[in-house]
Amino acid sequence: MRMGFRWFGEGNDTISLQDIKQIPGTEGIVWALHDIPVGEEWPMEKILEVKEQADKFNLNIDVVESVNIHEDIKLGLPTRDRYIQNYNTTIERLAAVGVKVICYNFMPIFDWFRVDLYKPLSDGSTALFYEHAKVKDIDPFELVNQNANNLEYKMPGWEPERLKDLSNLFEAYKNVSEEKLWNNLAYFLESVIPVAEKHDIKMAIHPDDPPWSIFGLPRIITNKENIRKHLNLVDSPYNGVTLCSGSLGANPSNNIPEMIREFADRIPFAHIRNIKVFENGDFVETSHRSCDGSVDINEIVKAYHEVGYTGYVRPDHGRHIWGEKCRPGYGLYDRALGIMYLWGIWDTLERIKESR
Ligand code: DNO
Repeated sequence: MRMGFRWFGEGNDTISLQDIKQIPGTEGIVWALHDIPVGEEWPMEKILEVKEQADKFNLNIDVVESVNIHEDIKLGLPTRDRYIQNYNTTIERLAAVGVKVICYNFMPIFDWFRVDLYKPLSDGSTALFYEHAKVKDIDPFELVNQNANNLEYKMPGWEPERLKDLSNLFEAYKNVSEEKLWNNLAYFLESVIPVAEKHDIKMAIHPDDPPWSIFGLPRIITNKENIRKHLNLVDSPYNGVTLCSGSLGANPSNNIPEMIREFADRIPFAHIRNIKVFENGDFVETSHRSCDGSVDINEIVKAYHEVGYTGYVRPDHGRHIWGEKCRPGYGLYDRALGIMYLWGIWDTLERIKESR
């Protein structure tokens, strides 16, 4: 596995490239141009700026997360073609600087969803928390105000400018069933996968987080059957998945090692993180250690090792520990600890393999 670390860019992250470079076994940044509005082409000068910054630390920029999808594409509006064209231009430009994987998601309106970004844990740290009952009752508008507008750092997927049109978006999605969303996804893939193929960039869809419908909005990348369906929409090695253990793991019936074995050659990128799922369906993000959560990280790394995984990996969210002030879920310390846990398992498996 090739380890990367998500970085939000110069002046937009509490963590420096120097910090990232010092995390053992970390080869690259997982990055994006967060200030380019969704749907617009990414300017080459800005792409090159990130490349230069990363080059100074000898970190690769192979994985982009995310080139987000304009809502008109997900809604299947006639205006989608212009945005798909822009998307293809961005793919071409990213390929020109050596990018290998683009992560994206196809979740209507909201990206990942939590109710509390600083839930206190018993060890005195805080972490992202999803409360089932509250999501049923809560007014999404209120939550957006609370979560997205009052933070020092914008959260990925929760950019206030993206969500300002919330009521119109909810209205527009009234006409979009799951089936329609699948059709809109297929339309998008049929256009971008040939471009990705030509430029040798793998497209990797991120599962829905949490993997079920919220606020009556359709969500489709939720389980093994649906991931299989996605991969078959355009059956190309360039149409892949970002297998995120934490997103899929929120539904205990998702067997992630099984998915790794089935989809091995269609997982160009993996997010590996742990969550603790409670009986009532609530979940909280925990350390990466298997015994701290409900997702068996050992078994997951074992499955990747078994299939001879050579794709990209990153730890995902971490808790906020040691008094760190950071973007929610994206501190340095807990994610760096996560990386060391992943390598600990991997290196041990390698030793065992060598000694056989
Ligand atoms: C959350 C992330 C997601 C992810 C997107 C991919 O922290 O895992 O925001 O980047 O869903 O497009």
